[in-house]
Amino acid sequence: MEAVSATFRAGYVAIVGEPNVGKSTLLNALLGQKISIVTSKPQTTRQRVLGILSREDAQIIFLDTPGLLQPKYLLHETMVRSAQSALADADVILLLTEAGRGTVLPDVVGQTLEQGAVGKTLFLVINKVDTVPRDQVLPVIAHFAGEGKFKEIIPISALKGENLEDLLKTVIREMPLHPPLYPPDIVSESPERFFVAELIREAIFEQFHEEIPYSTAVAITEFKEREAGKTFINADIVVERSSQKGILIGAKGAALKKVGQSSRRSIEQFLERPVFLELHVKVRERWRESEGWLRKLGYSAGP
Ligand SMILES: Nc1nc2c(ncn2[C@@H]2O[C@H](COP(=O)(O)OP(=O)(O)OP(=O)(O)O)[C@@H](O)[C@H]2O)c(=O)[nH]1
Ligand SMILES: [Mg+2]
Repeated sequence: MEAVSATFRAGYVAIVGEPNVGKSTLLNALLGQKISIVTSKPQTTRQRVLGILSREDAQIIFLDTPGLLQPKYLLHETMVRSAQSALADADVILLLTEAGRGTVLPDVVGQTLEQGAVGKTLFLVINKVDTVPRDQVLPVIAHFAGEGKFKEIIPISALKGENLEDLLKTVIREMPLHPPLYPPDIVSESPERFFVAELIREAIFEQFHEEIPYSTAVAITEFKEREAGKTFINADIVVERSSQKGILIGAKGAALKKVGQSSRRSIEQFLERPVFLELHVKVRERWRESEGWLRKLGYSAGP
């Protein structure tokens, strides 16, 4: 094996912030590959998503996290806890905010960092600078610089790819000198079925409104190669009430069919092979409040 240079750096970087500020978009942009789902609605990400960037000089393990919020039900609590656990594992924390938000940081963000960022390198990353005039960003940077809480303040556009190389260089400088933690050819460590469930959830988030996306979870019940080169996937879409089941299925099954069509396309793109996808809608009353259901659905409520 080739000796790793003494200047090689490797470490963990947590991406945290309010819902919808572009954390998952940033992860995907940094990796140059979509591994975390992105929608226009807040609270899309529910678990931490690990993404590995391997370069000549460094390996950075990014942790995308659920948006920080004031929990209203047990699922929310598991989301906040998984963001906290990413902070605990991180060498560097990127607190993401969006340019239009100005200098406002909600209490839950401040409190989470107060507990979780002690002894860590903390950067403020101001995303979506493409949405506001440049002269609106400068006073925001000046305000946060004046507070002195952040080691660096970096304006970016994750969507347009603006200033990302700069962000990476600044992050790598803060990484510990360490040999790679993962083989250089892997980008994530979750099994394919996790990403498949997420892509179905992404389609549901985009297609439905109001409480439906937030009341839905996806469980893969079967995932196997049945014919040569074709993967057969069976998934349960779990909702909280039978009225929601009706909406998801739609008149003559039209709504569910649309979910199937759009998620099959993105799953095939992700897996780079054809899939046969079957979806079923199941009612699990108040699953978002049930420790047992949360655990079965992959949202660990416990430590
Ligand atoms: N204009 C603009 N939109 C962006 C940018 N980054 C992200 N977005 C959009 O913001 C929305 C939310 O993006 P996500 O990446 O899902 O945000 P998130 O922080 O992961 O959200 P949660 O997982 O819900 O906490 C999507 O519609 C993105 O396309 C950006 O730099 N500029
Ligand atoms: Mg996200």
